[in-house]
Amino acid sequence: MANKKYSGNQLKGFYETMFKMRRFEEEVFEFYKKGMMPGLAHLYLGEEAVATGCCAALNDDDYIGSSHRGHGHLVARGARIDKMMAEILGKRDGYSRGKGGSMHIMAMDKGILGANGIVGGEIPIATGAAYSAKYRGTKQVAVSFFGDSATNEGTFHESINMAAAWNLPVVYVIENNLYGISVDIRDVTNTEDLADRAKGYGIPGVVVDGMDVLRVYEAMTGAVRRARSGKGPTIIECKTYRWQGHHVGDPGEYRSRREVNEKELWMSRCPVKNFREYLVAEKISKKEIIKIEADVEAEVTAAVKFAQDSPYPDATEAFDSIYV
Ligand SMILES: Cc1ncc(C[n+]2csc(CCOP(=O)(O)OP(=O)(O)O)c2C)c(N)n1
Ligand SMILES: [Mg+2]
Repeated sequence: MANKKYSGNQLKGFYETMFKMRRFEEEVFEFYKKGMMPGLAHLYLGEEAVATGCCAALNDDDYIGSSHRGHGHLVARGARIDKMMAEILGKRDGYSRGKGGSMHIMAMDKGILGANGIVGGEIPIATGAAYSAKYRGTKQVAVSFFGDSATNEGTFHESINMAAAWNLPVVYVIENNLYGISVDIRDVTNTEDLADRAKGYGIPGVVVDGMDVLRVYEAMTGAVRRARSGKGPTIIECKTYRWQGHHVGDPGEYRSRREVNEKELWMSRCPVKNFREYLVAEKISKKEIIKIEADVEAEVTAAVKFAQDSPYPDATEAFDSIYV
């Protein structure tokens, strides 16, 4: 092994997770195109290195606050993709018995406190989980994943100010994919790096290449160590790229000239393809890589079948397990 920092199993694990996210989202897109999926979904295609690198730095009992673009966060935490797929199709065997769908997908057994349809809604939720962990003295850490646009929401500023003042064990991960629906973040924010906002709260702000899983993992490892040892929150801004439109039904025709010109560069930086090449350079055999891919394909195929075969919830269940 040329890379002394990582074992072969660690590197293969990163690749497996990113490849699974990629294949999962491609199947979700297919469901949408075939008219099998109720509603819409915001795909994580192109952003795989962010959740993969971040979640690899966590313990099993840590918490995650997730956004509307949440599928990747669940996959990175090792959630069951068959139950995720069933949930997205509104089926009874889904994580929330088909009542949450893509935008409220959750896996409490993996510390996922839920995806959120309210932009920035997960930031106070994860902050609250961090407060709870500190209060109970459990040494758990909470992570909040949100987009660039959410940094212009009041919840971002209010939550981070409180977490900084109270040294809460939380890491705020900005998935800066350049866009909030059709709005280029650079047209509505006057700083090049969103992580610079950390200065206003007296906490560290780190900018990281969100297309490189190892750089994300390294930044996250430091922030998690800091949070767990009682030193308080960190903001990590991952520079990444949204491959598709805002959601599966959005052709993204509004993309600005500037961004279309950048597109080729971003696409050439595919986190999955480039990490595959890195594995080969690191002397992981092609045979091993192909085996990882084949195993993921089998898992995805089984998940698709599980979701398709699962029944829709009965109408009599409509008011079960909900708050009224
Ligand atoms: C409070 C609130 N305002 C507006 C919306 C509509 N909305 C849904 S997604 C979105 C953009 C989010 O962009 P960003 O935070 O960058 O996340 P991304 O979709 O790029 O991952 C907006 C404005 C909403 N759901 N909630
Ligand atoms: Mg965005």
